[in-house]
Amino acid sequence: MAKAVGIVGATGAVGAELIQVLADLKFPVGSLHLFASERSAGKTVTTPFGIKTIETFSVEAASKMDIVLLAVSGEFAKQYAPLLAEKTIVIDNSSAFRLDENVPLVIPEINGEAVKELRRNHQLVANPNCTTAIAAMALWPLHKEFGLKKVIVSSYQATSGAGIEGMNELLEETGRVLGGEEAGHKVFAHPIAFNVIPHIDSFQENGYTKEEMKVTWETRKIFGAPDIAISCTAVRVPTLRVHAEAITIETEKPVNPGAARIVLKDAPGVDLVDNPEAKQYPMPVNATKKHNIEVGRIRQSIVFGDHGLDIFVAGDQLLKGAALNAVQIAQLFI
Ligand code: 2RA
Repeated sequence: MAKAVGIVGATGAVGAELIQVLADLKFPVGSLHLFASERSAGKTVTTPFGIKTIETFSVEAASKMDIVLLAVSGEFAKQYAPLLAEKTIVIDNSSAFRLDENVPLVIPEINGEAVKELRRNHQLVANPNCTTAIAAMALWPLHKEFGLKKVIVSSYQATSGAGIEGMNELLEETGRVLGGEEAGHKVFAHPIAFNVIPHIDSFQENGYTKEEMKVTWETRKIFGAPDIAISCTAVRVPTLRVHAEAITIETEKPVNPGAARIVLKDAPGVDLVDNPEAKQYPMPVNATKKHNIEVGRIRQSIVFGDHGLDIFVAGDQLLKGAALNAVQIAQLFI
């Protein structure tokens, strides 16, 4: 049955991708309502579902939808998601409820059945952090087969993680530097053009950033595996889209690259791109706008021997790391 779908935060980078993904996945959209702040209200947007006028968000209007996709700040979600979730299905892309024990944190290929636990007056589902989602897609098939004991992630995160403003900052700074001017910076803590910045989100008491801790906390919750030791170093790099991640794992059972390739080749949502001789490995330029995440550079770990691997993944932060996963969650309800 066709659904009334609302997107709140429709003018942002994730909002725009949500509209496109609804069309790409042939989601049964009966009507599409785009909500944003008063500042954007009245503007028109051309979408695969026709020309739409941005509406000012209100709980009353959004509650009339069958499904509401939130692409808003954590603060906004904290205030409004619970109210909406009493009336309709809400899929929240922010971090506000990801660790709430009453809210399922879902990657459909991994724990889609978690949405069955929803109560009628609490229909809120959280969408994971992008860095978590992209790593989890490659790690889950390996966890099922070999059992993960330890995971060490180093990320190479695109400027799209900070939205359209982040991408624009990279382009503008690059232009300024090439023109012989100072890079300057507004969105990131330092210039991002011709630089890498090992600082995403706020620093925590343990010295890790919140972005890094999200990988630890969220992966454990999604996998239902609180004992896996997971650490991350999250780094912003001067790319536009796609988060890449170098990941080292230690496993319970013996593992080798051939066995891992067999498991990953058939994993849903994963493309094995692992042919170094032909110079084929996961890269942002190839994973951009692609639904599946790429995994490759699979090696026996020098550190963990026959119980460990090194791998490299790349996934579109705006898609599997945000909009695609959210729409796939919505599909679980139809
Ligand atoms: C980032 N993970 O890349 C964030 C976006 N959710 O900044």
